[in-house]
Amino acid sequence: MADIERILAGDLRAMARAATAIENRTAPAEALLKELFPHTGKATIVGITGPPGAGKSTLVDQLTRTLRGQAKSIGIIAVDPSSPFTGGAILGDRIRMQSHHADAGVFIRSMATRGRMGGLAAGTFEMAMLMDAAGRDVILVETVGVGQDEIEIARLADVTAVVLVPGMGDDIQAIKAGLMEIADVFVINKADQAGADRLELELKAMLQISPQHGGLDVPIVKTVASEGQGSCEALDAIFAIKAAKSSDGVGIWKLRLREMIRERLLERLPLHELDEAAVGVAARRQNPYAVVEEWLSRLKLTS
Ligand SMILES: Nc1nc2c(ncn2[C@@H]2O[C@H](COP(=O)(O)OP(=O)(O)OP(=O)(O)O)[C@@H](O)[C@H]2O)c(=O)[nH]1
Ligand SMILES: [Mg+2]
Repeated sequence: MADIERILAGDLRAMARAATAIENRTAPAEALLKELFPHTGKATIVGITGPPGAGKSTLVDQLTRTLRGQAKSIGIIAVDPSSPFTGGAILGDRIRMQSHHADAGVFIRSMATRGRMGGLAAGTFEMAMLMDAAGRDVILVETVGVGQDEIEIARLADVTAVVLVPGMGDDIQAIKAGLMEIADVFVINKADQAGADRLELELKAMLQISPQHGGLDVPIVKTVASEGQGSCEALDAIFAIKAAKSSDGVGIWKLRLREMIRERLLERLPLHELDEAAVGVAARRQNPYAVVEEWLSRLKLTS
């Protein structure tokens, strides 16, 4: 059986091989994704994002437990931003997720930045497409909401849950605006700690004046992930949003098509030459507009 058929049949080894190819961005991965594409579009992709240590992995673990109880198959993508904020955190995630390691219904991969340019969101989306084609019902993507990459990843999800914790106090003002905008649902985790009610009130007040949310009802769910409390409510909210959005995916594909073309173009440019040009431009020896025109003409893309 060819790899593609094995993947479509949900074969774990074939999925693992393909996942590695996607991580390493090899040419065969692209050919594979092209063949898998017609079989995608069935899974629900859920982004779980929020500040470091908010309990995202614990929540993902609990959501997985609940969904497995409903006989749903799960894909988990832990995005490792390799940032100074979270160094080493991924190891803890892997250890925690081992509670599912014997369960063939839970397929877990991590995506590392590895310093690549702008490709983290794309790679994460491709990983989700692989899991989707392999028949996973729900794909949970955990990212730390600290950078642009993470926000882009959230945009590729069907539903994004932003996990916050009490005790942030006045810091709520400091929560990255970008993070607030991408929330389809807020999860107040660690609701066993003081301040959960206050955080809820603050969130509600903020949503009322937020231009993005325009006073819309963004559900707020309280959880104690470490005790498994609230995961059913969180899932109910997530699936209700998914149903209400009945997202046709056009928004996602507008982004993805632009990204794919940008990536292909950049791949065709020897980047060291571009870096050299940057030196020339910074010293005002070269003109950036002329540089771009020259590159486009080399790619035979000028009008
Ligand atoms: N009290 C309390 N602690 C919790 C709760 N949920 C998670 N924790 C604890 O919070 C700590 C961080 O949890 P993680 O799930 O690793 O948090 P995370 O958001 O994935 O962390 P990073 O991936 O490093 O950003 C762990 O020690 C958890 O046991 C909760 O509901 N209440
Ligand atoms: Mg984590």
